[in-house]
Amino acid sequence: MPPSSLRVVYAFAREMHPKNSDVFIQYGTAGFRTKANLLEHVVYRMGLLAVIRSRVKNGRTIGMMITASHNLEPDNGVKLIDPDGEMLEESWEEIATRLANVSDNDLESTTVEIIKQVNADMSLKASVFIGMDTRYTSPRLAAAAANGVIALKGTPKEFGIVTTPMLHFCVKCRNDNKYGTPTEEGYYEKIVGAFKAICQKLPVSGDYNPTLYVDGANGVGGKKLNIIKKSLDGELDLHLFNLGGNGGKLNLNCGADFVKVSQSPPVGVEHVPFQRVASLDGDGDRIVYYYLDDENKMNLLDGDRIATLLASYIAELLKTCDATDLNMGIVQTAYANGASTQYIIEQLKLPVTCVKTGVKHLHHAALAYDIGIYFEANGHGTVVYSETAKKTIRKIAEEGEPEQRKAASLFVKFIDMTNETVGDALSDLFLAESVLRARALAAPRWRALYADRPARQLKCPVQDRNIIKTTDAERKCTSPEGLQTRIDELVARHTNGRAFVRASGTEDVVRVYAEADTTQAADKLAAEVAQAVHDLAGGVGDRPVLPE
Ligand code: G16
Repeated sequence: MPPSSLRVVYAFAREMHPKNSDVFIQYGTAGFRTKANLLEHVVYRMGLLAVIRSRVKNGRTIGMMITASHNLEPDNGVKLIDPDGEMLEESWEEIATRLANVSDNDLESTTVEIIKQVNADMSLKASVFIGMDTRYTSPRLAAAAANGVIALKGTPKEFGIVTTPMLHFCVKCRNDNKYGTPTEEGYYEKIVGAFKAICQKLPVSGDYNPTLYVDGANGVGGKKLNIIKKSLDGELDLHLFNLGGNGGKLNLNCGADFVKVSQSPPVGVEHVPFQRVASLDGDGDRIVYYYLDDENKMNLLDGDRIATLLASYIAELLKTCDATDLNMGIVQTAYANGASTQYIIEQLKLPVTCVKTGVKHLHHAALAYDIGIYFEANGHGTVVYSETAKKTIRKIAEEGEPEQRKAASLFVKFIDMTNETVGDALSDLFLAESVLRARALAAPRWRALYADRPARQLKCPVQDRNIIKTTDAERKCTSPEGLQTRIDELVARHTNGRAFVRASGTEDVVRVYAEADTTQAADKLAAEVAQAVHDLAGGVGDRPVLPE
């Protein structure tokens, strides 16, 4: 395509998606995320970038998801998905940020510069899959995305309302047809089909109860489970709450993030003592479990718990298959509860890697293992299997001794049930339920595997969150000066204390995490560290902490 035909890039921008704000916007932890009314030009420009990316990848399909995931309804966002269903390659984040921030007048020339910089062959075909969450601002933004794709003569395909992980899955399938069929139905067929096949092999027994309550966060995940529910043949008795009706607001006082951070149950869910509840987030990429006991006390089963549950079961399958030469490891972030890390190292005897927040970091670290299990404590995670691991397990399922064959054929279904492209609340739900069923476990025994250290998370408003710089997988703060020394002094006053701060990549806040040996001590330490952030990092307002 000669540069002259890029006039249309400017024409679309000026006529339909003008840049109407000078607020600098940055590609963060999970793409661009801010108030929805600031995003239309950004999403249009990401449509352009998706086409360029597709051409750099020889015409392979790229994904664009319109979502602000766990954020509240007024926010929205956009992120790009690479051809293997992974998050956009990190080196392109800076390019995305540049394109999002130039003026409309400079858009055409910047687009030409980027095409040259990345050496895109603009004569190639380009394909972009577009999905969106349930926010009322999403359809308008999805249309802007499609216009961006069309402006550079790419082919958009709109998936309508899907979970974020469904779109990742479809992108992967479109580029690798061995992985599955690139449609929502193809997703159900593979993932839900594998769950039903596992259920056939594992009859319900012991303390496992197939009744599961689900908090859908008033978003897309619950809606999709409502579709899936009809095809489960009673293997899972789903009771769905917070499906978006009855005035329920997206992620407001409900959903995985609310439950994890506030450590309290969501509104809108009927509670029965000891009944397992799974809480999803707004776009269905995170899941945490919990139950209330007979004194109404909250018992959280977060991403760390799901990771350890899956890891212990996979380790058992590997042993029965006699395939322990496949190496397995767990990837966590600094948010992982210290007790979970200790349990993994001492009890499961598995290696742990700690990386920065953001699924993209965990995913890449997990690929270093034959079987890499990665989870953020907030419930965002999955399992990835190397080609060697898959081949080995399939071979044992066909040629092994009877016991080995049995375990390996369960494992094959377990792999099929996993959305390996990204953390996926629905796939994780089926994985966790399968393990609980295989182990005949009720939630209290799952929770008894180890005792969490009391922890507290807070968020602090500051003038410019980018003042916070960190190192050592975000466990040490290098800027502003003096903050880490202050944190060290505060931590030293508490038995088993641990704390860190980091700038959020999805909200305009600094996050604070603290752990100690009692809930009171963890709360106190978190409040003290928040005060230090307020004092040393330019806190705004009178209070150092924002309400959740
Ligand atoms: C996104 C990322 C997660 C990250 C979370 C919070 O989740 O995908 O990896 O943990 O944001 O990030 P931060 O603390 O930087 O705001 P989601 O579910 O909102 O897409």
